[in-house]
Amino acid sequence: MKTDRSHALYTRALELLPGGVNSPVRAFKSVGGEPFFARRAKGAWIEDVDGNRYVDYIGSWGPMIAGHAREEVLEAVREVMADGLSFGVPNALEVTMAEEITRLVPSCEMVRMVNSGTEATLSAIRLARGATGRSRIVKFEGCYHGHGDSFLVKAGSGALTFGLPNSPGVPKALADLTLILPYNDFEAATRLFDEVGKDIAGVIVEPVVGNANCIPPEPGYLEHLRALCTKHGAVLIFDEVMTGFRVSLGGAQQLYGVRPDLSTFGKIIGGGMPVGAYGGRRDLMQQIAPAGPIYQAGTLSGNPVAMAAGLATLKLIQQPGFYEGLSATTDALVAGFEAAAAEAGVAFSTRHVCAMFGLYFTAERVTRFEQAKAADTARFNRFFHAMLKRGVYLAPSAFEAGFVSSMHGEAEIAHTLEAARAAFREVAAT
Ligand code: KE4
Repeated sequence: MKTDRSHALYTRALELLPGGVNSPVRAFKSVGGEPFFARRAKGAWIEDVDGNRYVDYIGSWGPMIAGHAREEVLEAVREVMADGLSFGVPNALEVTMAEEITRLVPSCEMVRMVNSGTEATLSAIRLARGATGRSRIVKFEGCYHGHGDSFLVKAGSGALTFGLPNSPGVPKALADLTLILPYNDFEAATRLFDEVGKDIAGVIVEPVVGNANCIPPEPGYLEHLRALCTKHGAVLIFDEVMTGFRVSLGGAQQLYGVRPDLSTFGKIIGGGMPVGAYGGRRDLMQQIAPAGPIYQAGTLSGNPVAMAAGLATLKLIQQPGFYEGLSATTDALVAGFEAAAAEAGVAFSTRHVCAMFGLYFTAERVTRFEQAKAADTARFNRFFHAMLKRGVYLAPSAFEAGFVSSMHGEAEIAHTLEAARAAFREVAAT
């Protein structure tokens, strides 16, 4: 596979960007080798600067749920940008976006646009602390909520990939205010709340974990967290930056029927442009400046170009049968992976929820982070490269989820599973 143009770019990038990238997980550090540099992408495919093409199961880490470079999104952006890229003055599209999010996610009575998932989650935590007057927050080991200081404690995603779940630079005094629970462990959550429930400002959870590979909630678990937060007066925050508009039109809270007090979003609502949002109960959101005293701000928040890309994407995902199609495609994909692994005699399992999935080199059905950590990541890394050289781009880490778009059709799935049959045989032989 020709890689000299990516290699030349990476060599230059290493001199100028930490690790040669603008976000750690892109660097292939855990899977080894050098990252490829993208040239273009269209539908379910991405092409690198050396002309290699891959079926893309990252989709910019979630935003491209309707596929790359959809004409409907590009046209919406072209039309809006002709009138100016950003005003720093309210514009009508911000209101339209707020109407769409509050309509599609009824728990969000009000919403505030920001520019990334990180901004959304750190703002939601500040709101929970400000509204309750309490300082402690609860997160779950392996979950990732962006790089806000309070979250870089036993964090997932890139922090986990590099074995840096607790980042230097986070003051101990602050990290000590972040309490960690094991995901899907009912008793541990009850015990913690019995001990310190009155000190807990908020619980932030990925309602389907997508940053420690893919771990869905066990039946009743989200309801259990809801009941504990209600009983102890803590704010329940669903971090739906990844699951929002991905696992169903109304996100995980619609799929599982559990109503959080606050929700955070990103990715899909930007359609590929930098966007995040947080929203929830009116009595909470009204405490955000300038309506209330809790401060949060952003120069580019709600800019018309990002709103146009997001709104065009939200329109595409509301087409009839959109999620049924995603589910059917992902069901076929993971079943095909499991059949190919079995054929090659490789211990393997999958988890998935609608259009997000996880691949595990273990025969176990993974419900706990400990199991994800115990899976054979070395074998995953070899599988990653065996698939990449056959034109399939999976998440470059055993601790990430994969993403299916509406543009992944029969041809893409067939291509992927043909590569998987060969890749599992290759992995089995090593
Ligand atoms: P951003 O700040 O990267 O927009 O969002 C942070 C975030 C918050 N919450 C959840 C549940 C998330 O998954 C994320 C970001 N996801 C990662 C992928 N695991 C983004 C990829 C990256 O870091 O480059």
